[in-house]
Formats: sequence, C-alpha cells, structure tokens
Amino acid sequence: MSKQLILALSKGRILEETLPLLADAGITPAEDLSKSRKLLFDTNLPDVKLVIIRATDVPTYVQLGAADVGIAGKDVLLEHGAEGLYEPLDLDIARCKLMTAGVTGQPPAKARRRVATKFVNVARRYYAEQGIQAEVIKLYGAMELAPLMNLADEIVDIVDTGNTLRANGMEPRELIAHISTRLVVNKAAMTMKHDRIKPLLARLESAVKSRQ
Ligand code: PRT
Ligand code: MG
Repeated sequence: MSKQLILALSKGRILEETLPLLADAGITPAEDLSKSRKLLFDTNLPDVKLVIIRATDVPTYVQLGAADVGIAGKDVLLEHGAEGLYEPLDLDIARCKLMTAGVTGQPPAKARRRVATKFVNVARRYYAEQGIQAEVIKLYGAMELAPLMNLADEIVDIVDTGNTLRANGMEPRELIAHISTRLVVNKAAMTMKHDRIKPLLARLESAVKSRQ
C-alpha cells in the first residue's frame, strides 16, 4: 500500500467549513478549489491528495479504500452504514438535526404512514423501532413538497432553523438524531498508514478543540 494519503471531502455546504479546519491541521489545497472543475487536488504536502465528491459518495470511497480518510455528515454515515469505517473524530461543524416532520396542525396518520425521504434506511429503522408501520418512499430532494402534494403523510429530513419546513406549511415532529460532520478512516488504512493518520487526527482534534 502506498504511503500517499487520500482525503475524500464532501462538496457542498460542509466543504466551506472543512477547509479552515484542514488548514489548521497543516493541509491546504495547491489551487483554489472554487476556481477549478477538477475533482482530484494536490496539496501543500507532497503525499496528501484531496478528492472532492458528493457527500453521499464519501463513505463508499473510504470503505472501499479508494480514499484513506473521509469527511461526511453523520446523516450520510447513518444512512450508508459503518462497515469498514472508523469514526474517530466529531469535527463539530454543519450541526443540524434529522427529524420527522408533517403538515402543521395535522395529526400523524394512524394507519400505515407514508414517509418521503432520501434517508430510507434511517427512516425504516426509526419507524420500526417506534413500532409504527411505515411505507418509506425514496426521494432525491425537495422532501418538503411530498406532503403538500399528498405523496406522503410525513417526511424525514434535515432540520436546522426550521425555516424550510415553516415556509412549506410544515412543522418538525420527532428528533431522530443530532447531526454533525465526522471524520472517518478506512479500517485497513488506520493500521497500514497509522504513522501518517495519527498525527493528522491529533492536529484536526486540536483544531476542533480550539474552536469550542
Ligand atoms: O447536494 P447533494 O445531494 O450532493 O447533497 P446534500 O444536498 O445533502 O449536500 P449539502 O451540501 O446540502 O449538505 C451536506 C451536509 O450538510 C448534510 O449531509 C448535513 O450533514 C449537513 N447540513 C447541515 C445540512 C444542513 N445543515 C441543512 N440545513 N444539510 C442540509 N440542510 C438543508 C435541509 O435538507 C433542508 O432543505 O437545509 C434545509 C433545512 O434548513 P432550515 O434551516 O431551513 O431548517
Ligand atoms: Mg444539496
């Protein structure tokens, strides 16, 4: 196994908060990410490279060893599953909540509940644990639309301020999980590249602590 370290970063909203933490840990991209269409970047360190990919693809890259280390939301990790991954560090960024939500003032459906979400595994697990019969409907975005269009009775989605729900006549209901961004490490890489990963973890951990 090469001693090169590949870090998989989630593009989108997590990226903006990830880069300053990485900079504090001594890693900066060799070029301006926002001015490039590239997906694979060199850094100031000759043996560290960054891949910038869809948040939902980060666990797959790390699990299969295409990347050694990844940065992804706990929501994505819960949905994907943790097989082959260590999750040694909470980066304490992009905090939000995974919640159920429904139309404001409308009581939850009594019989089999129709639930629209992109988090189908999380939703199936949650409703089963609650002993609620649910038909989980996979959507890829705009979950808030589903109850308005009578596609579903409830949604499972990320809530931060609640403004998106309110703007669509919906209200948050049950908390499923508190979410923040986590660092994940490929289990084999943690052993084989321990001498490289351990100091990176230590520097990121102190970068996180210095912000709290
Ligand atoms: O775009 P793509 O499909 O690739 O992925 P994505 O849309 O999930 O990526 P992105 O960049 O939007 O979010 C990545 C990660 O940010 C998520 O996996 C979470 O871990 C984290 N995060 C933190 C959030 C939010 N806060 C958040 N508010 N992700 C999404 N939202 C959205 C939410 O989906 C809803 O539409 O914001 C809306 C709710 O916000 P409020 O403030 O109106 O409640
Ligand atoms: Mg998005």
